[in-house]
Amino acid sequence: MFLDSVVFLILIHGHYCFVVQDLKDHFLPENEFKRKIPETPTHALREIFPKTSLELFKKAYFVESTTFSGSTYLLSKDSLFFYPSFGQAMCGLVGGYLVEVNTIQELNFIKHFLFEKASRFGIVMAGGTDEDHEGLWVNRHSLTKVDSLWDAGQPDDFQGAQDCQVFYKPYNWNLDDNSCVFNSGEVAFLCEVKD
Ligand SMILES: [Ca+2]
Ligand SMILES: [Ca+2]
Repeated sequence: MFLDSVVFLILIHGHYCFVVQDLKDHFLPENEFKRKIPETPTHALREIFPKTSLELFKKAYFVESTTFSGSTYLLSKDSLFFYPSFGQAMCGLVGGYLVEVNTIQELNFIKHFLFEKASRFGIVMAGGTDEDHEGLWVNRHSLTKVDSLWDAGQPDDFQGAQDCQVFYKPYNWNLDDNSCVFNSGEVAFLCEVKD
C-alpha cells in the first residue's frame, strides 16, 4: 500500500517538532498546488505534543505580537515558508491558523507589527485564497468570505496567477493577492491565535 503522508521530525536550534506532510503534495509540480491544497491534519499532533514543547516550538519558529481584541499574531522566522498548507499546519501546531483579517482596526494592528518585525521579508502570507473559484475569496480556516480590506486596485490577479492573500511590503504591508508558492527566503507567514 502506498503511503499518503509522512511525519517529518524537524530539528532546528535544538528544538524539534513533527509536521505531517502529504506525500502527494510534496511531489506535485508548482501548478498542481494551485488546484489542490488540502489542509494538513494537525489536531492529532497537538494532542500528543506536550505543552512545554509547544512553547519552545513557538519561541523557536515565531515572533509573537501583543494581544489585539482577543488574538495574538505569530510571524514565522527565517525561511520557513514553503506553501500555504505548510503554513497552515505550522499555525495549527500553535493553536492557530493563517491570519484572517476582519476589520480595518485589525489590519492596522497587524501592519504596525509587520513594520516592526518583518523588515527582512517582502511578503507575509495570510489566510485568504481564491484558488477554488477565481475571484471568490475565502478564508482557509473558517471558510468565511474574505473581508474587503485590500490595497487600492487589489485583488488584480496579475498575469492570471495570483490566488493567495498576502501582506505586501511594497504596498506598506497592505493586503494584496499574490502567488501561493515561493522559493524565496523573503516570504513569511502570519498565524492568528485566539485566546
Ligand atoms: Ca486570483
Ligand atoms: Ca495582486
